[in-house]
Amino acid sequence: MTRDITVTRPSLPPLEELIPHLERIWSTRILSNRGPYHEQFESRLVDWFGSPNVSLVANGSLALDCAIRCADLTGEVITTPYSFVATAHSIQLAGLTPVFADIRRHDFNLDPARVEAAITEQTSAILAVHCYGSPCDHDALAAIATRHNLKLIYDAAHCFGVTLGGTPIVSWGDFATLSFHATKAFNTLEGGAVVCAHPAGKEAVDLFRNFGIASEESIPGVGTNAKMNEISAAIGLLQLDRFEQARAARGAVAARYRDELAGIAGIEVPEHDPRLNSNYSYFPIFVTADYGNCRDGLHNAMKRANIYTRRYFYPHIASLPAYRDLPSARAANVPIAVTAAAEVLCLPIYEGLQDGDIDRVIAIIRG
Ligand code: T4K
Repeated sequence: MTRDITVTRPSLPPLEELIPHLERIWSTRILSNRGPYHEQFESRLVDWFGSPNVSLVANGSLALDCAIRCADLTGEVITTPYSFVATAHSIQLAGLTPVFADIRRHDFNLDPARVEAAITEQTSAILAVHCYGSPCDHDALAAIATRHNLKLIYDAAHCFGVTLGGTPIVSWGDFATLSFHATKAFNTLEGGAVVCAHPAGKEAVDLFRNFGIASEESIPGVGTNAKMNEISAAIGLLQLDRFEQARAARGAVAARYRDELAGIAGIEVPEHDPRLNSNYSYFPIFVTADYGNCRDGLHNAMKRANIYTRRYFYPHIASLPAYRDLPSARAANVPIAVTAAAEVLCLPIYEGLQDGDIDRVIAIIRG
């Protein structure tokens, strides 16, 4: 029996490096509520994110909730159908209406022309996703947001450490939200962050993540509990120091896939922009009609060989019961997302994936 290969596997610091920090947390009994690890981790991220306004939170879903609540939105929010469900759920949970616009095949992200066409009197924001860490067309989206007086929020859950031409892409938009979930390129077990363009945004997020409490006697608004705990923050600090090593390991896997999948009929590998410093957290391929099998057939063939690829993001969000009755959810409105959801397969990629494991994946694709 060959061993299982999963789509991802978390990078972790050596356990012995964590133990002294756990001992300190045990002795101080400071477990949460902006403890010393939290404060240190949050200030280290200011450099990483190229923005002074960073707020740590408990996960990427709460990061989205914080951004949406603190952006003072009303009515409709234009978003992508091609993402993890948390993106649209954050709009719906805030009592707003998601309006789906189609994506572009080459980068998996919102098509700015389709975004502009979807704007109505009710639109208050664009919630775009840098899907798989592939950057949105920020210049175009920012110009649309300015022209129509809309907030621009990026779900940057996949984007830790991703830079374009040297700029961290999480510094774009009024708010950008990150996930540090176990399955992400950078993890704190569970965790996340909000990067805000303006200090007032950070002030609002800091209040919102702590029940709206400003001080012992002042609770100026509503809020939730979105605080990161001390163990996650301590792990985050250790993870920062080994992120580049993990990135390089995943980059080597991506390079091998690129070399070995080139020229296989029906397998399309998205182009790599030379200005992009990716975190290689996902390796999506399109399995098209010219391939000898359909995407689901290849997914199942992998499973039979104990290789657990993932069909991120199938089914696409606009087809789900919570959204499919919206006028913008019609398949005819989002045809490229529909095709991507039917054709994309994410291959295993993680630090520690062995050459022999990659051989197994490639052998199945070659048939
Ligand atoms: N926005 C976007 C665009 C997102 O992609 C996400 C999350 C969010 C927002 C919300 O962020 P968070 O609130 O989650 O911080 C996963 C993750 O649960 C989810 O975080 C992620 N996106 C989504 C794309 O994928 P699953 O259901 O695919 O994960 P699961 O449990 O099947 O794990 C995949 C593989 O990873 C497993 O086969 C083995 C490996 N694994 C997983 C975990 C959890 C491990 O080796 N260890 C682990 O602890 O959803």
